[in-house]
Amino acid sequence: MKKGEGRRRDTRPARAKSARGQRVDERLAPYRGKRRFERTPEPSGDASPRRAGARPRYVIQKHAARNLHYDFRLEHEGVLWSWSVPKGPSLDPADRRLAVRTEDHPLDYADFEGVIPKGEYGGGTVMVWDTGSWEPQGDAAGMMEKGHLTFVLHGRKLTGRWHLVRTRGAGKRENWLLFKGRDEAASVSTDVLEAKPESVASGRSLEQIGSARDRVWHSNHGGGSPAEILRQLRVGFAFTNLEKVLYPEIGLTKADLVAYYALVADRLLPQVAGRPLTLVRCPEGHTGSCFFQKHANAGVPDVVDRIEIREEDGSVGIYMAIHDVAGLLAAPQLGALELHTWVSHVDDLEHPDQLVFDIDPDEDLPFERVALTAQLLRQRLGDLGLESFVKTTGGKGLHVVAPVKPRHSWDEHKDFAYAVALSLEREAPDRYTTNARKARRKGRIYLDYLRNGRGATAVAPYSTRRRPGAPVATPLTWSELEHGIDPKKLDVIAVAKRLAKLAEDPWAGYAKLRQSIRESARRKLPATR
Ligand SMILES: [Mn+2]
Repeated sequence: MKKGEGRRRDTRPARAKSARGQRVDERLAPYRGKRRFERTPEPSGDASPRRAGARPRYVIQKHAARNLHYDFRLEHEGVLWSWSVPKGPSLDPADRRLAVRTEDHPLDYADFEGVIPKGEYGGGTVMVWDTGSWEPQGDAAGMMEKGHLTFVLHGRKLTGRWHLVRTRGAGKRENWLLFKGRDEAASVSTDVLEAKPESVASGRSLEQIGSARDRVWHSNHGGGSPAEILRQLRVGFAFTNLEKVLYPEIGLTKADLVAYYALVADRLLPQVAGRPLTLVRCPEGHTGSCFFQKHANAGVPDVVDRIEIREEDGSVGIYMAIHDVAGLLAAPQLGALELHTWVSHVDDLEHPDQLVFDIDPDEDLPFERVALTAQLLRQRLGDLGLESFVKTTGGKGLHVVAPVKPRHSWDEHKDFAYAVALSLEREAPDRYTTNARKARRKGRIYLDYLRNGRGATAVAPYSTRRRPGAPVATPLTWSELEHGIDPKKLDVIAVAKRLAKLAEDPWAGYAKLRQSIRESARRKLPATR
């Protein structure tokens, strides 16, 4: 792609705008002109929210570009006035810090924390170093015109009265001086930059913000930003809104999520391909509203297969399934943060080929209890002639999964799963329950076997969850579980890193396993009716 080809300014569709909206667009033209939004995760400003009534925003972003500097921004009439402060702010009123005026930024830039790819404008790591609101001491536009802004900051790190004064002198750059007013918030002894170096948005250091991305995207690709990886993929549909932040607490964008799924596709697809698929879509990210989607509609790209399935009421529903990487990547394009699948395959829909047990603990139970339950269940299944596998769920639970030959009806399949769970409950009714209503009773673990019914789904291996930090439902080896693992730490970054490092697939052998639910096994279990 040639330089500048993707500039939003030229390619956005025309749309009705208010006079103010038009002014904002004009003021953002230099910002947009400098950036290529198909390559940088920075916001384009198209989606900048109106913030009627709210106090105007203040933000300082620490920016490790060619040189480390601090970008000082004040919200005014729909944009962020911006200055680049090479030495950063000082609490000492005698320190007058050079502040070079830069182009106005869109309002949603205030929440941007992440990595601008090398070679792009401002390439480097950006941290939200401080944020809050500001209060101009007078008419903001008038003071700006005169070249002397006096204001009070209500930030997490910076407070009290501050000044920005334009200096005389010609040249292309507009030079200002930023300095602290004399009040209780002033200090001659504290270096606030050294005392509080971390992000107010995520608590992370610059290195952590930078290396998080590096760890994901360079772990088994020879380099390249998410956008670069995406351009190499031929998927048969267009990716849109790649800069959309879906997990704001870690700055994870849609581009990042697409890249994550591209990275895990080899491991995920054998488990997911050909199974009816339900998506949990969160177009505004996990903090916004989400919905389940099991039927295909016009908005779902053609790379997603359409499967006709008889519904319980006798009608026919058009379900979704995927068979390749393109289909998989349609999911994050649709803002899907979770993939759930049936325990049967489209080749033989009415005969389930997978037993799934969801070990769902009471909130207060330690994870060790969950891990022990999974091991007990593995043993029980082993006694019944079934080898099984384990994965985290992205929450507090675990899934134990056993492949079976697709021989039995849905009723027989679910009944077997129930009988297995019931055998554990009978032995230790104070610890286990197979009853969803009793599940939350203190100290118990709910053995949820209902995923084994027709139309039910379980979260797919390597699927992300719609929870803070982008946790992943992660396949483990039994020995990893025995040696103690913290499922909370298995997020998109850790899992991408893990795959690059693992010598063997934790679920190696799954595909080759030929085992079925035998009549003799069923007879060893309690009666269910
Ligand atoms: Mn900067």
